[in-house]
Amino acid sequence: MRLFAAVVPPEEALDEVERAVAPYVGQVPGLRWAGRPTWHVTLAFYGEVPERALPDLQVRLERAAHRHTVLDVALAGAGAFSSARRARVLWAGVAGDPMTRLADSARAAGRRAGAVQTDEKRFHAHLTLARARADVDLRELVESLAGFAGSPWRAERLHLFRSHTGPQVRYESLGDWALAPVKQG
Ligand code: 2AM
Repeated sequence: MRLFAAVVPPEEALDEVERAVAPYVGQVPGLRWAGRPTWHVTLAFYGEVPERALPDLQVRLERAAHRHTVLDVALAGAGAFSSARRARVLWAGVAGDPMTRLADSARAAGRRAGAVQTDEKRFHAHLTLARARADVDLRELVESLAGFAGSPWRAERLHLFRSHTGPQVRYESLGDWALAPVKQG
């Protein structure tokens, strides 16, 4: 099963993203827009994980969630992988770098549960908005979305999803765990 860990922004934050991208959806040839129900910020991509490793991964992610406090996040700006000029992925960004430690823990949980992760790229928090099968020049679009600045929100849960690929990508929740509350005083 194809698994990944993620943070899911609240509906209000997604509303803002939806409003920001609405003028461009369907306007760029070659770009397939990700449906709003699939929007998330990936923390760790585990690739194909044997089903027998799932319970261990769930326990480890629960523990990881409890070790981290809730995160203050805002979606902001836009960019593209591998570059705006030769883009395969268009994304909305995450202001600051609030998720790196949680992402490290999510990756470590996968490693310890026996997930063979091929994705060793440096973590760069993003919310994928659209994908392209071949490189497209998105400089103008990235420029247009650069000023996007979403309202702050709190990431309170760590999610594990199973990715069902196919003509219609679907993500099935396999658990979500509360991050620790902010310490008082
Ligand atoms: P993306 O948003 O940049 O496309 C499910 O596929 C999630 O895991 C997506 O958010 C995807 O990132 C992320 N992911 C990270 N590495 C991946 C990889 N090597 N193959 C597929 N998805 C990957």
